[in-house]
Amino acid sequence: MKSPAEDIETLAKLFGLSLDGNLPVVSPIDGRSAGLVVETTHEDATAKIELANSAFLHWRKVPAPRRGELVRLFGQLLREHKEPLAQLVTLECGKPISEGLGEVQEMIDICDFAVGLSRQLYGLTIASERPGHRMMESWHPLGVVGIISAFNFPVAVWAWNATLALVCGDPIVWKPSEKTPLVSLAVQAILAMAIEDFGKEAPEGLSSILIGGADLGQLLADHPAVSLVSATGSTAMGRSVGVRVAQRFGRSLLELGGNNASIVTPSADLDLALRACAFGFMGTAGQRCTSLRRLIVHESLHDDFVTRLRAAAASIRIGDPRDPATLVGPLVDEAAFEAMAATLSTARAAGGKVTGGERIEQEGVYVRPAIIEMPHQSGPALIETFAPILYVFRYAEFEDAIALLNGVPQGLSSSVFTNDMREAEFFTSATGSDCGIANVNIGTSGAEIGGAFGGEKETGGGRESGSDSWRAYMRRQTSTINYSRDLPLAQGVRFEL
Ligand code: UN1
Repeated sequence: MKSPAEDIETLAKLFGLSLDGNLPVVSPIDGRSAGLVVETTHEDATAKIELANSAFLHWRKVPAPRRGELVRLFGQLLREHKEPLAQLVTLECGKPISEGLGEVQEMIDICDFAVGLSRQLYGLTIASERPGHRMMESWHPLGVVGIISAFNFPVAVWAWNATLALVCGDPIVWKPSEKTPLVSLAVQAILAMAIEDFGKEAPEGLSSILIGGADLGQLLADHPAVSLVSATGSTAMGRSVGVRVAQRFGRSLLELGGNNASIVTPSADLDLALRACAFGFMGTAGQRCTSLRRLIVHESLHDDFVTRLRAAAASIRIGDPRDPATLVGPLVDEAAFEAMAATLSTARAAGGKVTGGERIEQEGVYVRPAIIEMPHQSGPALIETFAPILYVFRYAEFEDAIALLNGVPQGLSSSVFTNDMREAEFFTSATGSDCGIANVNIGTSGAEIGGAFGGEKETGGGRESGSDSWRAYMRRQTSTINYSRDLPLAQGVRFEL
C-alpha cells in the first residue's frame, strides 16, 4: 500500500487542491504530515461572512424549488466523486473505507431529501376567531448559516446543515475541524462546480469555508450577520458557542456530546445484540457521538454476554483503514490516546475492572477497544471520552435499567434489545429513554438521514437532518389577513373612536 501522504497528494491533485500553505494536513493512519493548507485570516473570515450576508439578499429571492436544483446538481457530482471523496475521508479522519463510503452516501441521501424538501417548505393555515379573517404561517429564509463541524464526520454532518440551509434560502459559511481541512476543501470544490453549473442565479459568496482553529469558530459565533450557528462537537465547545451566540440573540443548533447506552434484556436476540453492540462501541474506533459507551445487561445474561463481547474486542481486526478487511482504524491523534489512557486509569482507580485498551505498536495511534466493569455508574462513566471504551453494568428490574440509562448528563442516543413488546413500548414512551434517539433491536449509532438527529440535556437540544429539522433554518412568520370591511379586535376588545 502507498503511504498516506502519496494517496493524499494524488487526491489533492484530483480535486485541484494545493498542499502549499501553513497548516498541516495529518493522516491518522501514520500520524505524519502530508502537506499544508492555507489558514484563513480573521480579516478574510469577516469578509467571507459579509459577502455571504450580501448573497442572502439575492438567494432568498430565488424560488425554493430552483434552490433545490442546485442541491440536485451537487448530489449528482457527489455520486460521481463518491469513491475519491470517501478515500479522502478515510485518509484524513482514519475511519475504515466502508464507513468513508457510507459517509459520502449519507451526503448523497441528504441531498435527495433536501431536493424533495425544496417543494415542501409548508406553512399552516389557522382558523381565525374573527369573521372575514384568515391566519397563516409562512416560512421565510433566515440569513447566513454558520456551520462548525467535527473531525469524526468531517463532511456528512456539514451536508445535513448545508443542503437544508441552501434550499431554505440561506448562504453558508463553514468552519470544519482543523483535523480534517483537506476533505472539507474537496467538498467545497465540488459544491463550487455545482454552483458553476447552476449559473448566475447563485450569488457570489453563497458558500464559503474558514480553515483554522477555534478562534474562527468564535468569530462565526460572534458575528451579528450569522443568523444561525449550527455546531457539532464537544459539550465544552457547545457551551462556549451557545453562550456567545445567545448573547447577541442569534440562533444556535447544538449537537454535542453523547454518552449512549443499550439495554440487553432476557428476551433479546443475543447474536443480533452482540453484533449491534460490537459495532456500536468499536465502529469508527468509538469516535462517533452516537458510539455505544454504556451497556446495561440483565443479570441472568451479563457474564456470558460480556465474555462474548470481550472476545470480539480481543480479536477484532484493527489496522490501516484503507484495507477493506479492517473494522477498526486509528484514533485521530495522540491527544485522543492520552484522553483514553487518562479515562482508563481513572476508571481503574474507581474500582473498574478493565480488559483491553492497550496501544498497538505501530505508527499512528491504534488501540485495542476496552471493556470496563464498573462497580457504579459514576466518575468516568458520566463523561464522554471519544475512544472505544465500553462500561458494562448489570440490572435486575427493567425500570432500574432505564434509570441507569437516563442517569447521565447527556441524552443523545439509546437502544434496547428485547422481544418483549411491553419493554419495547415502555422504552420509547414518555417515561422510558430520555434521549433524542431511542431504538429497538438496533444499536445506538448509524442513524438514517430521514429522522431528526440530536439529543437532550448536555447534548444541546438541537435537531438536524430529517423530519422537520429544516424549520431551524427558516424564520416563521404569522400573518392575519382581514378581508372584511370591519375591524373586530381579538379577544373581543372594544376600541371605538
Ligand atoms: C456524529 O457522530 O456526529 O448516526 C454523527 C450516526 C451517523 C451520524 C453520527 N449517521 O452514527
